[in-house]
Amino acid sequence: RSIEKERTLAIIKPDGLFGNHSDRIKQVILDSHFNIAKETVVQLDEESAATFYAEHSSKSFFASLINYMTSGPVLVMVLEKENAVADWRHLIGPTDAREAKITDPQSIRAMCGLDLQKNCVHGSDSNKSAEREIAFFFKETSSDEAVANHDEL
Ligand code: DGI
Repeated sequence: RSIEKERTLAIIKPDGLFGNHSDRIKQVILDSHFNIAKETVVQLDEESAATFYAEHSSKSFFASLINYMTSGPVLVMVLEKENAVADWRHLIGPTDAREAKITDPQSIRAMCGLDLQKNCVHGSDSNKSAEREIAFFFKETSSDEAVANHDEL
């Protein structure tokens, strides 16, 4: 990968997969000139979901969030382009999908999300988070071949 490309982690959450929104979301991703470098479909268990969202462990909504994120499979992708972290956050829109429908109707969360919890997609909030989250789902090896995961549903 060329050095000026930045990477971010995108997740299509259970409501996104259940609602059959993946193809539309992937089209937006490709139309926005991201390269989908890696992808995999996983069913998170409680422990892995809690580790992924560890920064929210003290929040009142934590149990509900973990319950939701383990309610079905998720599609995890590494997206690459210049300014990938900020551009993907911009594309997905505000955390609350109800707010997104009013303030950012073109956003992915407005298009596919339902509310503050069922907001359809995840995006890393910084380069540091992106690297942690990518390492969480994809083992980095010297050969990208070895980690290419394409468990399409
Ligand atoms: O980075 P975001 O996903 O936009 O938002 P975040 O990091 O603040 O929160 C992570 C996820 O936790 C978010 O996508 C949905 C959920 N969440 C955040 N705030 C609330 C919440 N869920 C509930 N039920 N209530 C909240 O206040």
